[in-house]
Amino acid sequence: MVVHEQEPYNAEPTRSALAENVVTPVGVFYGRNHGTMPDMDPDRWRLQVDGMVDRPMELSLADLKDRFPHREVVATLQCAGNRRAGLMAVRDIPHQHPWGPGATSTARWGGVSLADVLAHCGLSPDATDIEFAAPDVAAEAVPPQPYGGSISAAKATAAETMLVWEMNGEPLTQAHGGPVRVVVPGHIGARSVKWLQRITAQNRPSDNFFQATAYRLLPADTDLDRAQVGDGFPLTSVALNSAILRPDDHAVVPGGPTTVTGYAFAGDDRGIARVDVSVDGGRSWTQAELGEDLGPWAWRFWNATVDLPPGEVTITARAWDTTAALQPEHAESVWNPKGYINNAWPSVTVTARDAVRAPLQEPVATSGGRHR
Ligand SMILES: Nc1nc2c(c(=O)[nH]1)N[C@H]1C(S)=C(S)[C@@H](COP(=O)(O)O)O[C@H]1N2
Ligand SMILES: [Mo]
Repeated sequence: MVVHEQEPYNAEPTRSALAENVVTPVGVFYGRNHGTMPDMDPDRWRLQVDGMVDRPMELSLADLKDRFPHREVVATLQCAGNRRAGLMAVRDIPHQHPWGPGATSTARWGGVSLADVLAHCGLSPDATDIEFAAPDVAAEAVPPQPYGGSISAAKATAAETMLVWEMNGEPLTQAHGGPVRVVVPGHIGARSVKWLQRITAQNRPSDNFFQATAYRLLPADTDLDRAQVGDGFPLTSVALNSAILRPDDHAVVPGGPTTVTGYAFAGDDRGIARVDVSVDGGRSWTQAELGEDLGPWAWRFWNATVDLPPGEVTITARAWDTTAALQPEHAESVWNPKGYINNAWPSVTVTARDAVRAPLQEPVATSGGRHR
């Protein structure tokens, strides 16, 4: 893992670690925390459901397990700060982690449908937003406050949105929000609130700092010192994005035919339609093959075999979603003061050894000697 901060813990897998499995092992899954992880005893954990519901309730983990059908979803979480380093290369972004392409991972989540819980509590048809609250206090928030946020009532009652206590078939670890977290497939990771304590149905979005002030897209010329609550627009659906995972950036690789692999993802009602790879600065493109389809809420791995010329080569990718939207070409055009949603064409630069001459540099085996 590449650890950006030890406390609160913020870490992402390396490109090669992320590339190994299309469903990310728990130990490789990125971690994004704004405060100290709370230690909650699953037996004493209670979920409060209140606000615009006919029957406000307090539910234990046993209640969730006993009263609602068990469900699973394979879903990709993607932090809004994923690939921020590419924006920092354009212009500095102070006080933010320089995430590479690893602030996203995919897991099989198990628990119950949030819709079932809300229906059980008698959700009012007048509720427009569902707020989630957790106990971890974020010092970076103004003023410092526990983590929270909200999603629309429509998304909260959609089949894919879940309260989960299992990740890849194992009990959800503390690091990923255990005992129980929200998983909002297709929305930015920030909405998948960990260590969930309270759900409130209401008729306006959450006024929590992470909904009202952070995780909003601000115009490039915004002066952050003068930014107001509610400036910009809230980030919700994951934008079309992709990254190259193999070969790694700055790798020295054999020249000639080379398989390039990566991921592509688009949130909510969009899927990945096509991915292209170029090794000549975009003059020509090779269409990638899309990997296994794990359902509408998961990324697609992709691979393309390209011919690497000797020397320093920049490999670029670009993805289309099912609405025919194409990723923006340049990071310059998507730069924003908080460094969210860098979905510009990804690239890695590698050094390709000369495919023809390389074998001549190997030691020549003498007769009777051992081959290396
Ligand atoms: N309570 C709480 N929930 C949280 C956060 C947090 O700091 N506190 N971080 C959010 C953000 S910004 C992301 S991207 C995801 C990361 O989930 P992970 O650490 O399991 O990868 O959790 C979200 N849920
Ligand atoms: Mo995030």
